[in-house]
Amino acid sequence: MAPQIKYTKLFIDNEWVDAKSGKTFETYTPHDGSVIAKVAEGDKADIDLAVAAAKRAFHRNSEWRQMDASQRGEIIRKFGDLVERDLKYLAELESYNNGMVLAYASLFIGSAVNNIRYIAACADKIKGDTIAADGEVFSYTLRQPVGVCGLILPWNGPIFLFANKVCTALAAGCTVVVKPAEQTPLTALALAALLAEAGVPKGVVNVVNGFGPGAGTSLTHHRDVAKISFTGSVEVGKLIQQAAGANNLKRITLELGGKSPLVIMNDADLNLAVPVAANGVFFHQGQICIAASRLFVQSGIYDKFVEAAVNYAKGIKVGNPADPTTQNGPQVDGEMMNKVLGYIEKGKKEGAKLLCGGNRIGTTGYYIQPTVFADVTDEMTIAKEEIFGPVQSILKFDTLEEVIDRANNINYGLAAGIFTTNVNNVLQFAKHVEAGTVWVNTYLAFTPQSPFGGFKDSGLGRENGMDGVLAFTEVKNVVVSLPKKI
Ligand code: TXE
Repeated sequence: MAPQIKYTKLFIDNEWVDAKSGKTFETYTPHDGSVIAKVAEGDKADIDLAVAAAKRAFHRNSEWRQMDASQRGEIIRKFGDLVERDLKYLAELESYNNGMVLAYASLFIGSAVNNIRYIAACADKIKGDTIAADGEVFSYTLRQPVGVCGLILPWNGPIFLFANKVCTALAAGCTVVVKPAEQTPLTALALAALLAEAGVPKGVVNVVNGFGPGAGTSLTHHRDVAKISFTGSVEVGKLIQQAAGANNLKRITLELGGKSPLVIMNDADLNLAVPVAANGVFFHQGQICIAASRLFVQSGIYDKFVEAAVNYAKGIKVGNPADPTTQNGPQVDGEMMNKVLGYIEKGKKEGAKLLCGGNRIGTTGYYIQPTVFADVTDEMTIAKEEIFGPVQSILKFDTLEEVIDRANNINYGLAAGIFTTNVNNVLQFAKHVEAGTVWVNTYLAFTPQSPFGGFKDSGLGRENGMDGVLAFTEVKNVVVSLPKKI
């Protein structure tokens, strides 16, 4: 049964309101492409209202700014409890609107709850320093919230990313305007209702659904927005960097795409490496920024590994994401499905060996067979560009030196992984690979405490952990003149 849709309006100043223009847009389920609901479509006028509400809520005398940091933490913790209380409903809604397999949606939201609890505990751990300054002065620093923040979300992990970005901003004491992705507008609204229930004062969190050009660009160009935190494509990340400097100098955190290398050495434990590598690229139909989309396998085990990888991929059960036995669901929409199918065609044309999958499944919904290409070479398009689909590309290598160079010979640098039992290989790879996260004998292993972000075109700044909270603060130095040195 389809989950109930409780909220479709904009959330501004803790009120549910229509878009000023009265416009709405349709949102769909990728399982069969049918319309779920019509959602208010925000634009510049609505962003202006939301930013004004967030600015009022950020005034130094506001309830939010006067609140103890520990109380902010309490509210965030309460929000985490409410997300846990409603986990089943939220997972159903996420799965319905996004196509995420229900079981994984539940896991994802469970991790979001862990993150929220960690972030809640950070709120009253933010601190400044006293400085051993020269002369007759007392010099200290304050860590202060940066101001009104625009949080622009993608569609691939709507609840997880909403919770993470909003809670880190709130822990730092900021107020926010969230612009969810147009493909997945619903769960952000459900979370906004839970934030209000948790006691977030009015204006502190505002949610304006809409499109990139329109709601998104109005936010990135707004003079009263001090920071943008964005997750999405490299292309839009670059536009945001430009927009951020157009009218004022916004701080930015960008979490963008990837083409992450996973290296399997001859001495790796294949019983572990084969399923982890498959999960690393097929999880959520490949729609994750850290997908292990360049799988480098050393020549001594190459044939054996490829055979096992193909067997694994053939065993993945694709189907309705609401079915508890399903492992892979649909791509988020027809556009993304066609983009992935286009990459598969390029792979075939450019000479990669297609060993399984390669086609759309059926004609309703946006399902693609788990696909494995072997004998992929570095110059092929499928080894260079982010596919964002269930496509495993296997490349052969001979030496560690060679594979480090090849892993780094790309503009992306989000994540990397290595399977080996040799500690020298681990240390060498971890030091020299250009990536924000390096996994050793594991992949997709996240904890709430660890920073996350990319090298090169994969992003700017770090999210998660205390680093993520501090990214929503400014450092202020206060220098007090003293009659004599103390
Ligand atoms: O991303 P966009 P799309 C990658 C992945 C995918 C590709 C395109 O390769 O195939 O990007 O996906 C808003 N100013 N990732 O088109 O366009 C938009 O409304 C301000 C990687 O969905 O970047 C949405 O809310 N905002 C990724 C958000 O940006 C703008 C996750 C993301 O949309 C805007 C998703 C503008 N000019 C896709 N244009 C990851 N890092 O996990 C769009 N938006």
